[in-house]
Amino acid sequence: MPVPALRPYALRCDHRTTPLGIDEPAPLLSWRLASDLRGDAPAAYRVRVAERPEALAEGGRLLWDSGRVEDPSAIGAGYAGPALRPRTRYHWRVEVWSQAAAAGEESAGAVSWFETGMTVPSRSADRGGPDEPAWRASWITHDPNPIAVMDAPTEGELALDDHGLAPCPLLRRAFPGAAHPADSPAASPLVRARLYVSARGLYEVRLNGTRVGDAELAPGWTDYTRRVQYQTYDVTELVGPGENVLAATLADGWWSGFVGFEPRRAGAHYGTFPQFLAELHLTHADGSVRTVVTDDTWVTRTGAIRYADLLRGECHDLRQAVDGWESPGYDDDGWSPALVVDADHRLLVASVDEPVRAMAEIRPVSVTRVSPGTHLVDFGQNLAGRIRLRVDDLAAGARVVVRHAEVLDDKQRLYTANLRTAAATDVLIGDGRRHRTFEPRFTYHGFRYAEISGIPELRSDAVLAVALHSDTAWTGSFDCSDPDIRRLHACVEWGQRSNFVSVPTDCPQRDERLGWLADAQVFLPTAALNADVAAFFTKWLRDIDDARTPDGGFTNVAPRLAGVADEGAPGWADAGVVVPWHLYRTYGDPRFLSRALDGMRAWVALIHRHNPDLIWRHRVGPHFSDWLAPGVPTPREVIATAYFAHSTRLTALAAEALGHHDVAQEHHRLAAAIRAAFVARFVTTGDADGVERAADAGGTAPAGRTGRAETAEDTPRPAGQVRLAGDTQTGYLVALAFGLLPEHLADGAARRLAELVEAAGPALQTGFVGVALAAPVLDAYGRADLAHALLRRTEVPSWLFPLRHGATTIWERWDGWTPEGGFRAPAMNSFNHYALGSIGEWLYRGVAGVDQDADSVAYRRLRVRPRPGALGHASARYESARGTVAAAWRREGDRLTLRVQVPPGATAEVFVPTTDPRSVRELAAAPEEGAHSTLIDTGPGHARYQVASGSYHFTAAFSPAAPTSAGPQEEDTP
Ligand code: RAM
Repeated sequence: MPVPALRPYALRCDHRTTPLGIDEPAPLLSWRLASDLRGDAPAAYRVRVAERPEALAEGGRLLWDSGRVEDPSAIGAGYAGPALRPRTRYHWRVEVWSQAAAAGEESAGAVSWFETGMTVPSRSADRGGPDEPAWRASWITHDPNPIAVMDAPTEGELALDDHGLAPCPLLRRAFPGAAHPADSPAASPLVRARLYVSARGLYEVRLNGTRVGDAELAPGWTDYTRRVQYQTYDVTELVGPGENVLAATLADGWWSGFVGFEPRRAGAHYGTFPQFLAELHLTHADGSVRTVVTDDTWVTRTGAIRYADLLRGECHDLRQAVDGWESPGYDDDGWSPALVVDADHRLLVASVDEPVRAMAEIRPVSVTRVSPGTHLVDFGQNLAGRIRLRVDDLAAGARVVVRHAEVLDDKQRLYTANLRTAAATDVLIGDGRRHRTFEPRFTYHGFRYAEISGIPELRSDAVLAVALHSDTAWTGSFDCSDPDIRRLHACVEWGQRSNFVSVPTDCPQRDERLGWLADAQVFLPTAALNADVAAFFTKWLRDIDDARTPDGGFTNVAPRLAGVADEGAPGWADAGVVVPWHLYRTYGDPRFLSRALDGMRAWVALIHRHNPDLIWRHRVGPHFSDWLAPGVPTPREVIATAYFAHSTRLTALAAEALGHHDVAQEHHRLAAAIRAAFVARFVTTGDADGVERAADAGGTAPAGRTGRAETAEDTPRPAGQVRLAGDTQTGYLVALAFGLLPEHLADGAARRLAELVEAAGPALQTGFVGVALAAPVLDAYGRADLAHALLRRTEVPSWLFPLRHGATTIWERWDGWTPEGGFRAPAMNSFNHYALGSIGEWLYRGVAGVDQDADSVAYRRLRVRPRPGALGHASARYESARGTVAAAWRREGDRLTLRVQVPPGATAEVFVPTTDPRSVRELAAAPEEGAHSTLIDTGPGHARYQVASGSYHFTAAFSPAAPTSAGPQEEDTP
């Protein structure tokens, strides 16, 4: 039987590959599609779920069978079988039929599994069923009071140790493991062991001395007063015969350590000392289950880690290390009984994203001795993480101190003023033994440089940097002929790696590291191309939801932090609407919208209540304006009202997508009224006679990130002057990007935007709000040439200026450092903030041409419109929710080739860039393939094709001298 061309791959459950320990009663089972045939598309799918993998075969005992579902758009199905049981592995198989195959003929399938966690809350449909067996474990801790007193800073510790942080508690419990057949031949063998574990604080667990899992900073950051995540580990292989030992080390982390800016004493935000919760379930072949749970039979003491704090750093005193405590055979006589805190499990939830992991190891590019015993290490890359250091000889009581910084000052010393109160210092105190490895376990720093003192000769192979971040599978790659732009893309990627640490943070280095909503909102489109961030943002949307205020406001940071509870800044709080909408468009999972819709509606209603005349001038919180924009500030009401209109429209679209038509209508009407108010209030037109008039609102141009290019380019409109209050770049950008202007004003506004950009350099005068919109809007209104000019600019403000001065990540400010002015005020000058890196989106969508239509969901209708500018080649590849999307173009002499890949079931509109539209050809390998691509029309600079799924190869004349090219052809430089 021939192998079917169409096949599902990359099976995921709730956006994760084989997740262990989910508590979603109706998880989404999804897949991507691949095929070698052009025009291939799915016709139908069938999903089967069973407890035993063999049962997935035809005729097996299934738990759920979707049956054959005719749905050519499907790339997933929500589980709709009987209620899932807790702590159970489920196997599933998806079958996909191609439209090409005759009905009922062969299909291709793939299998995967998921496993439920400690509990699975019932779906509303199942209510009234038996109660879930609940957690039996108690929260336990080391008695916190004696620690602080008893373990006051040891002799010789740093002066900064007046922080009051306590040593990390150690907790252990011995238990009998799998009965050894030799001891007890009758005993039923152990078939599986699962550990369900959480901390209020951070935990690291070992079973018989072996580390359980590879999660870092677990259980991750949430508002612990609302939700505490637990993780599930398969520890079957770690359980041995005879005595076994579960051992946990705890640290303060976000729960009771220093968090946020101007951090107060530990305990100011959530809790005061770390606590631990664990259940080990040992299942035997005969079905019997034994459990080991945290309770007062555990014992505790402190050990080598004298303190561990996210901002301060970590101190290991090896003299206080407790050898062998994590393994069987250790005598824990003299340890104290653990203290039971409570048995409240109501806030426990299974984590829905992949944890932070050690994702890369980076060797130094240089190690320089700066004074006797002190070395400066340059890792060549700014990152978030920590160092791993081999120390061969350290006398008892001698100290190694590691300080971190992102940049050096003009004397080539660490520049730490911008870390504010984050000491970011790790300390190792020796015990006289040789060959030790030091790596902090419960902290991370933002750094490129480390100054290591206390080691006379530091060899470069004795130290490396370990980059930590939430494990989001990398889905995108971008390449082009300009090495500067390639490096810019790498900086953007590193900004993402360094700041996706359990939550999307603003920065990884100073005393802040908060989940600022605008930063994440403007960067999301870039982030979601670089990586599969569906699960990561599923978790953060819960943080946003948890943080909502009783009056319906979204906060400006999430998770909410006591003392940092500001709500409602325009563009910040609006992320509560913008983020779920973008996630839905990217991944096609309607739950992003259904979970968010109430919050979206409440937010729009709140602004409306405060601003009944539809101009958002009465604040519900602070206003950060176009944060860190150089030049003339954009009027606050313009930004705020634009976001009010935008959020209202997206709420309407969300309601529409969910089938709530009344809600959609109501919000569409409100959005139209806000747009009209915006135009009436902020837009004036001046005609040739010089008379200024208030503009007439008319019908509105489409929201302009991708929708406008053809008409703008093809039919220039001789409109009069259009002016927006404030006359700033960001004003025009929000108005055009959010579709606030009627057609007859939009072109004039776009022209004015271009004038302002040109007059400034060409350069941007935008901050966090405007920056992400600039290249897409200029492009959409026919000025891709200006977007390219911005990209290539090397003076302040520009993306390449920092690169020319050694940046390896995106800076918080355009001018964080300049040759003339040196460092900007240290109070706010991060060198690793991703917001200005939101240009990354246009590298994929504009430069390379990987994009989807404005109203396409999950890449069903692609739009490939590369913007070559003066580049020689560019390409991007993206693992979309539907399958691989790719575009690669290259200029050779006076020809351009464009290769495009469209996943099965999708179609694409392809604009082949050319200086002679009649020259464009699509090179089908076989005559029947040609049927899948159709020339629709030609316009200045392009020929437009409609293609079905598959791979395509276009060629076109592209002469450097012709007007569509923006300058001399760029060559690769070695
Ligand atoms: C800064 C943060 C963040 C920004 C807010 C308004 O402190 O770093 O990037 O969103 O302020």
